[in-house]
Amino acid sequence: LPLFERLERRIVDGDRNGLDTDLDQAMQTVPPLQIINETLLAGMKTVGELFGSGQMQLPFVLQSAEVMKAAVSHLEPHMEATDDAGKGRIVLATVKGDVHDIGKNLVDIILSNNGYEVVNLGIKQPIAAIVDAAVDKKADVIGMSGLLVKSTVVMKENLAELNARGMAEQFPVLLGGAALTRSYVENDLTEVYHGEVSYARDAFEGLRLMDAIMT
Ligand code: B1M
Repeated sequence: LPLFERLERRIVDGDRNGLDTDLDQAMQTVPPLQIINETLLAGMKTVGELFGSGQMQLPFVLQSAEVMKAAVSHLEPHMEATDDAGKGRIVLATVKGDVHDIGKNLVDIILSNNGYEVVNLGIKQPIAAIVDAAVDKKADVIGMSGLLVKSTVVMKENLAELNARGMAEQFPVLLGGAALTRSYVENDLTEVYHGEVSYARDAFEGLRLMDAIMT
């Protein structure tokens, strides 16, 4: 297979052999972020479709996710980073009950490389832990990621909890993840939250929204 098709295939097949060599070769012509966006994420999309239609079993999905993570780690040191730092601080977490973290970690990378300090709490984070970290680290923004449909409900509960704690005005919230839709966030969740809540379709929109919130 040609290089980029082969790379996409490696994600679908969960095949790490020769991954780094292929990535190094790809970086000679295409910047690392573009490799992620156009090639590797296309592979993850196929994995999601195969799993969703019952053609791929969970252990293989996990294997693909691991190859995806390895690829992103290999590319990350080669990404362009801006010199400006201290643009703001975000506490970032995957919500309670949800283990998906590839997207959240991409958001971390994009924001960190563009002048933000990211406090990445990891996966399955209850709102109490998110709030504690946000207060403790004096975060400017709270970011929540979730890929399961049930995570959209958890996010709604989390916003209600921030209201109840009187923290909504202090913390603008950025939300993302495959199960969310713009209309759910912009219609349902803005109704719930007493502060600012925004939806990011991808990590780049997350960056644009952070820039907008911080100015
Ligand atoms: Co899961 N899984 N999974 N899974 N998995 C989905 C989400 C699913 C849609 C697959 C499917 O059925 N087609 C489905 C959810 C269905 C639903 O809820 N209705 C699903 C399921 C069912 C499950 C399990 C329940 C399966 C089971 O156990 N029977 C289980 C859940 C466990 C749990 O969470 N409690 C499970 C487990 C797993 C693995 C562990 C095997 C693995 C995750 C590994 C990991 O993350 N470390 C996995 C994977 C890999 C997927 C799919 C195939 C790929 C997800 C991914 O990494 N995409 C996924 C299919 C899909 O999403 N369509 C699926 C690439 C990633 C870059 O995209 O995270 O969307 P994404 O991030 C994007 C944007 O959304 C945005 O930026 C990123 C791109 O720039 N973004 C943000 C994300 N967060 C943001 C936050 C922001 C801003 C932007 O600001 C704060």
